[in-house]
Order: sequence, then structure tokens, then C-alpha cells
Amino acid sequence: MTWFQEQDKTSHLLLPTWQILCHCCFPKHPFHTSSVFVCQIEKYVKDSLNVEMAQLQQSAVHNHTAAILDLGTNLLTQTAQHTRKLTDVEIQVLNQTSRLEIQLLENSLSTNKLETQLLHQSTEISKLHDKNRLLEQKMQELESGHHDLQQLVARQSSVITELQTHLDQATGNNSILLSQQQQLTDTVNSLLKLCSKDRGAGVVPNSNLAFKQRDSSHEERKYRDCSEIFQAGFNNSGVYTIHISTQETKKVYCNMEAAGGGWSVIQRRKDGTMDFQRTWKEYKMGFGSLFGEHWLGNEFVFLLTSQRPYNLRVEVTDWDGQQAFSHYDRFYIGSEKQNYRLFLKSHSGTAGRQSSLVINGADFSTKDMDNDNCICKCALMLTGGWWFDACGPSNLNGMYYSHGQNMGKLNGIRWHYFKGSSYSLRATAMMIRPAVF
Ligand SMILES: [Ca+2]
Repeated sequence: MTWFQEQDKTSHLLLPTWQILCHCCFPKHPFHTSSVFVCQIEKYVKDSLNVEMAQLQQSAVHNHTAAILDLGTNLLTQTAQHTRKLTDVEIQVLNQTSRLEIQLLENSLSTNKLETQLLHQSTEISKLHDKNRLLEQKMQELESGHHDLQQLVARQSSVITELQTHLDQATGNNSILLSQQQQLTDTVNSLLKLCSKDRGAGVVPNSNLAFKQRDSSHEERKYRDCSEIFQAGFNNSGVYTIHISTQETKKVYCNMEAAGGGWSVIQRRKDGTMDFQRTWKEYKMGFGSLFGEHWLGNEFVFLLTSQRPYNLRVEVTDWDGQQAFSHYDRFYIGSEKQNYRLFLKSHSGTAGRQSSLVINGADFSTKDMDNDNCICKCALMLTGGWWFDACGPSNLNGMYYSHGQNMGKLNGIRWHYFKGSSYSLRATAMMIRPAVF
């Protein structure tokens, strides 16, 4: 029962004091004695009621206080629970916050590192840019230089071509003059013979007929090489025309002085005016000036040496003026299909005890055709086209080095068993002549 319900139950007892007191207000009433008694009872009741009322009121206040205390306790308990929960949540939030802070710190450290790296890389990139710019400038300078050189080379090439044409004309004239001289000599000789005969027989010579006969016989004569020209009585060294086949002719320099003469020259170096770092095709067809440095051409040498047995003579000159030679009793080269392979027999001479050409033979190699026995490319390394082995003891088509520059050069003009492998020679000549001469 709540305090308020108790209040309701006792409310009929809480009468106003003036109503209780009214019965004792008339002392001279006929029923005075009984009235006094009643009045005393009434007073007693009234006091008792007052006491009871006070007790009831006190008890109600107590109950009320207890209820309020219960309520307060409940509230406190709930508050404590909420506080605990709040504390837990706060701890969790704090933990989370510290974790986030740590992560943030780590991230900022990583960012710093990355920034440093980025800065470093930027510096490197700018350095590279600078280098690149320098290289580009150099490249441009080189390109302009190259352009100038190209123009110069073009001009020089045209001059060389012009000179070559003049030279060819002069050579042709020289050959014609020589043959005319020979014809005249022959004609004079035959005229003299006829005169002596006619003197004996008393007949006048038909000189015109004799001239015609001599002329036609000479025109019909086709020389296969310099040995035949020599044997025909032409003893001066120079450029002559030979008949490789019935149709094909070729101009050749004939050496009519060395070791009895009649040599067809197939290679010559003497002053470094010709570039010998050439392609397979150029070595095939020949290049250079016949009066100066040249390579006759592998195809012609193959055609010549496949007709009959030939000797080879290699003449070498060093920078002290010393001359020497190597002689081979048999020399021929294979066809283009056989890579113009070299075949040799019997070496002798003054340019070394052993042969500086690969005596067992070797295929021909150029800068654009690697047929050597090296895993490298000898023609590129040592320059020139040659019968390289791996790479072998000779290369007469190497770089030309002038006097003072010719020592310690592996890519020079080498003839190992004459002057060693790093000595570049001053002059060379390779020439062939039939074995039967
Ligand atoms: Ca090779």
C-alpha cells in the first residue's frame, strides 16, 4: 500500500478540531456531568486521534522517504551501469584513436620516405636531362660535321671518277701506242726481210699486202694474261687488256720486271690512298686504280686460275726499304659458291720460313660475309677482305698505317713470318703467272 492510499484510509478520522471541541462549550448544560464525561472521552479520542494521526503522518513520510531512497538507489545503480558502459566505450574509443594515431604516424613516415625518394629521383632525372641535352648538342655537332664530310667526300669522289676516266684514257692510249710501236717494228722487220729476199730475186715487194697481213694477224691475237703479252714481246710494265673468255676482257697491270716478268698483278698496296674495307661484291668485281692500289677481283682470279696451273708471287716491303717475297708453286681459288676458297702448294722465298698465307686453305671473308674459322668476325675486327682462318698469320688488305704509326697494329697490313703480327707493312703486291712459262 502506497503512502497516498494510506492517506485515503485515514482521511475520515481527520475531522476539524472545532467540531470536536464544540461539545464542551456549554458547562451549564442539564446533562453537565455526563457531558463532562463525554467531553473527556471526546478529548481522549481527540488526543488519541492526534497521536495516531501524527504517527500515521510520520509513517507515511517514512514510506515516502523509503520509496524515494529505493528510487534513488535504482537510479544510482542504473547510473553506475551506464557509467561503466560509458567508460568501456571511452576506453575502446581511446584505443581506436591511439591505433589511428599510430597508423597516421606510420603513414606520415612512409610519406616522408617517399618524398625523399621522389626528390632524389627528380634530381637524377634532371641530371639525366642535362646529360641528354649535352649528348644531343654533340650529336647535332657531329651530324653537321658528317654532312660537311659527306659533301667533301662527294666532291672528292667526282674528282676521283674524273681522274679515273682520264687515267683509263691515258692507259688505253699507252697500250695502243705500245701495240702500234710493236706493229711498226714487226712491219719494218718484215719489210727488211722482203727487201733482202727481193734483192736476191729481183722482184719489187708488195709492201701494202705485207702490212695488211701483219695487221690482221695482230688483231686476231687475244692474250689470256700478262705472260702471253710478255711472250709477245711487250716488256714494259703497265696496264694491258686481257681476254678472260672469248667475249669478256679485263684490264690488268702487268709486272714485266720481277723474277723474269710476265706477272698479272692481282693486289697492290703502296701509299694508303685506297680504302680496302669493302663489301663482298666489291672484292668480287675488284676495285681501286690499276696504276695504284687495287684488288683485281676474286671472280677474275677464279676464272684465270681455273684455266691452267699458276704460280703466286707475294712481294712485301717494310718501312726500312727491305724487300722480300713468298713464292707458291701452285695457286688457285674456288668459285663464289666455294667462297673463293684459297688453294696453295709449296711455299718458298725470303719473306719467312713458313707461309703467312694459310697453306691448308681458307674461305674468303669480308665485312659483310663471315666465312672464317673464328667465332668472331675477323674481317670486321682486322678490316679488309682476306682468306682469314681464326684469324690467321696474314692480311695484306688491312688498314694502311704510315711510318711511325705502323708498330703494334693488329689490324694493319700483316705478313707474320716476315715482320711479326703487329707490324704494318709499307707496300705489297700479289701477282700470278702460269706454272709453265
Ligand atoms: Ca666468324
